[in-house]
Amino acid sequence: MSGKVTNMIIAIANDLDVNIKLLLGIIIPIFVVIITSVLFKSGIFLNSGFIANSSSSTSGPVFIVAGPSNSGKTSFLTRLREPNNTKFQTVTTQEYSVLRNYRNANNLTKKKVCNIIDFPGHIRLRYQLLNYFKNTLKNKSNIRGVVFFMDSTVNAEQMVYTAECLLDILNITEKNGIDVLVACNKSDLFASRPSLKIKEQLEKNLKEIINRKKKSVGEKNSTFDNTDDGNDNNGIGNSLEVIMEQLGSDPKFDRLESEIVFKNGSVVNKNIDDWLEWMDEKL
Ligand SMILES: Nc1nc2c(ncn2[C@@H]2O[C@H](COP(=O)(O)OP(=O)(O)OP(=O)(O)O)[C@@H](O)[C@H]2O)c(=O)[nH]1
Ligand SMILES: [Mg+2]
Repeated sequence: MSGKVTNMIIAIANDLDVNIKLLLGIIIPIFVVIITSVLFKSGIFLNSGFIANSSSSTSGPVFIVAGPSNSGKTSFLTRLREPNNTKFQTVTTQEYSVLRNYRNANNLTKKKVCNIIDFPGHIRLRYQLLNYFKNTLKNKSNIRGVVFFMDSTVNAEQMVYTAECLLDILNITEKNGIDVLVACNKSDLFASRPSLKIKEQLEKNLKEIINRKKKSVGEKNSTFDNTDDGNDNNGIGNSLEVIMEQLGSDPKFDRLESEIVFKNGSVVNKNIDDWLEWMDEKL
């Protein structure tokens, strides 16, 4: 008798087990689909740098904010987000972040909005920018310009590093017809140099860099080298030959087909109008 009861209980339990498995098999996929679509709509993947392909996620015009670490990129976005903010981030950015639907309040004629993406400047994190370019330039790009941030007070050694970073960016922008603004930040500081002098100095540095790179045949020549596979897909390969050729043996920015302009400014002093004006022109 007790054996029969036990068998009955086991049979019911098995039945229940099958039904629960069936139910879970239906519910779990539906749940996953709902959660994923909610996360995509909220842009959480993009904001966290989870997805580098923002051509679909970031609809509308895009400006890239790039350049060496500590130049003031994140401070610039903070200034745009909160115009009256007086404290600026001093932590190295780890993942890129997007300022969505930004509208320049000073621009009364154009009412267009844009998305501004702040990429980390640290060399080990620079692959994020490369991946972004790779993914967005595959399709019709909505990148309206690159704002290359640099610290206008840097010493000679840091200036060489800045020139190397700029060369890597120009290697991509020039092939893809993207204009560049070099935002010479921190003009509030005593040691700040005028943009014209910076431009001349960078050209001198580029001359040395290009000569050095030409000599080291076979070496990987881009600071983007930690992820790139060397293929020049979408004009984003490691080869700097074309850009070096275009700049010439005595490099001059004015030889480039895409626009490259230099403008001083200061995020701290709210002296950013020239940069915003340039961005407005590109919208
Ligand atoms: N004096 C002065 N300091 C500034 C200015 N803009 C930014 N800074 C300071 O520069 C430092 C670096 O600023 P961030 O905005 O974090 O630099 P970043 O370019 O985002 O650096 P990464 O995230 O490492 O790429 C901070 O201490 C800022 O307060 C400026 O216009 N003038
Ligand atoms: Mg930053």
